[in-house]
Amino acid sequence: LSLWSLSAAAQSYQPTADNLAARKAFQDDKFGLFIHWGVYSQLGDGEWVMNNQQIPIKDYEKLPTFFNPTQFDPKAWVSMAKNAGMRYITITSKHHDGFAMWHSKVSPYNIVDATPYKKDALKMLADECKAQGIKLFFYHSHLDWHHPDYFPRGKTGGTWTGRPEKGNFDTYLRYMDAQLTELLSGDYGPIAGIWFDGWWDQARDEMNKSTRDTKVDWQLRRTYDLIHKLQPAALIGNNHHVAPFDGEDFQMFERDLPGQNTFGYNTNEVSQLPLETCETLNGAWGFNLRDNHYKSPKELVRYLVKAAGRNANFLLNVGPMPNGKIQPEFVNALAEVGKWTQQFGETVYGTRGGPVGPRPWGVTTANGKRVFVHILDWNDAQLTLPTLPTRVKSARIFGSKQAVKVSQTADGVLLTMPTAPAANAIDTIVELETE
Ligand code: FHN
Repeated sequence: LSLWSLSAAAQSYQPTADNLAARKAFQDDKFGLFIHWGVYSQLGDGEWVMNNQQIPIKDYEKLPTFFNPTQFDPKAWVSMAKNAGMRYITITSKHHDGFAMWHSKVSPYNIVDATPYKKDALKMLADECKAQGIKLFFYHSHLDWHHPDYFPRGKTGGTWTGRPEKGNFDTYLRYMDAQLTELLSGDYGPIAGIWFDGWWDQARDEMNKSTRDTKVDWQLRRTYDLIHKLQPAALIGNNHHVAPFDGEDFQMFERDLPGQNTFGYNTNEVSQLPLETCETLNGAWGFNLRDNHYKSPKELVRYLVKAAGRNANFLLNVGPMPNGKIQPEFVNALAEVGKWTQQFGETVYGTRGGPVGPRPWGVTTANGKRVFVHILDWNDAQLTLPTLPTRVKSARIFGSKQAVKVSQTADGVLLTMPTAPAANAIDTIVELETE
């Protein structure tokens, strides 16, 4: 145990006032765009292609030499996100393949020095986010299939990579901190946060979500303290699939609503930190040529609503194509989602999970005295809610003048709508004004 870890262990992380304000703003924002983009996009087989196809480093290193996304238009990406109603973007700065999508000075394995494109895509995106007033997070992988000192190899990235049999893990950690320092140095503006992933690669028992024992000492607090020192308001989240560690500012869930561990990935422990869940638009994170299992705009909106009802943000992923464009299926789906957020966004943005927890028929959200009853699966004009903490003064169908009759008894609150929710409705929202 180093002196550093002794002192850090003694002192738990105290977020600054700016950080707490950023957490609140993050919860208010509710909806973000996740972007998985890298040299792997060229193979159209997802971001795990290096591992899945066991491509050795020396061969994989050819990918950057012809990565030339001449049609990358940050303005189009940011406008697409904003029009969908998204209020932040989280993009891969470095995925598990170790390739830096910005101009890193500590390794030539980056988009400026190793590709014919020669431009710093993250800087271009950061500038555009600033111009259009939307926040930017960086997804950063702990796991690295390229760095010689990323050792022990972990559950992925075996001998096929061609990496040496031994390494100095501390050298790797210092390299990671140096790259994070670059990203938080100010060149990319104030960063909304860092979204870590890949910790689980070194977990001794990845399937047991209560086991927090790893084969390496990640020194998370050292890295977290560095980030918070450089940009105190930057939020740290880590997709380690276990309950949050000290120093983290939000908790995320992959492909699951908080507490619903249907995928078997996540812990069931839901913390008091702000929450976020991420999902794909088709089934893939990085561009996948053959994945055409697109979720419908209705499913996407409902996921946003269900997340909001569980007090969580929704981070929805697209994997742009190697030429820098986002495929039309994604663009069109997001435009449709935007029509809903434009009209009904008020019932999710700025809200928190409402007084009635998730039910088979739907969820509730609340903003001050306004409670939004999101009826998703129900085909009757009458719906009974459990007794609420405060009396309902009035009720109406959100966005209309149609009144909803309310009768409050000791057993609960009976809502009678003018008509039963239509079978194809995305979300029938009853707005309650409470005392
Ligand atoms: O391995 C990654 C995967 O490629 C992707 O980035 C997702 C996004 O949540 N997270 C990891 C798996 O847990």
